Amino acid sequence: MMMELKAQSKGGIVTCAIIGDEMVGKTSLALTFMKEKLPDNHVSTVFDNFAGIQLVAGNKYTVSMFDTTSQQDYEELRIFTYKESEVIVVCYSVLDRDSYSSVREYWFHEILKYVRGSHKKPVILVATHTDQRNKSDPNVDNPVSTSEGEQLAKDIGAEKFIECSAVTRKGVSEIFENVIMCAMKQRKKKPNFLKQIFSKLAE
Ligand SMILES: Nc1nc2c(ncn2[C@@H]2O[C@H](COP(=O)(O)OP(=O)(O)OP(=O)(O)O)[C@@H](O)[C@H]2O)c(=O)[nH]1
Ligand SMILES: [Mg+2]
Repeated sequence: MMMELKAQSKGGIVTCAIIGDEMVGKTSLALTFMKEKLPDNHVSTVFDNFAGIQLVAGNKYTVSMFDTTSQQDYEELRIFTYKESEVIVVCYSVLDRDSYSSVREYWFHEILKYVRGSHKKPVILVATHTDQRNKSDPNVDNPVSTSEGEQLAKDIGAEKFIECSAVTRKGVSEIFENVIMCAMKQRKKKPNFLKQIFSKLAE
């Protein structure tokens, strides 16, 4: 018991940004991770900050999540969240092909513009609404397949591709375990002193 407590006292805070098109399930992902109930009605987010707990290798981490809006008018707000985040979680819904295309055509470019370059940060690609993919619902026409998701992850250089559902909770812990592992890996790769000065000057 003592050993377990001691092991869990390590860890710390890891920060991530959750981005993607409107209605893909960004807020639901954060709420499910926090074991909160999903709201009955959809409320569009402008900006929120949540925190959830995740164990990795016996260490307890707090994951701080920036939940943002996809609206173009709020790019400034997203620039702030990109800067404050160690890992970027980019989401699309398997039910919404436009949200899948947006990752390549919009989000990837925004990430390249504000996140990559001198401060390369790990990206995790997440597919949401997978509980609805195999339903014979006439409204769900041609959902995005797993292999299409894997291909997109490769194309944008994502560290990891994970399919999830905020309803069944499938994949949700795995996403945040990977957020932590990517952040830890990135911290180990810290640039040397001169590089740090140059990147600060470039900000
Ligand atoms: N079946 C199912 N419904 C989901 C899932 N994730 C989200 N939803 C539903 O999809 C709708 C949109 O979810 P939100 O989490 O509000 O989406 P969002 O990306 O935060 O939306 P914005 O804040 O407007 O950008 C809500 O009605 C959710 O209940 C999922 O994995 N499965
Ligand atoms: Mg939201």
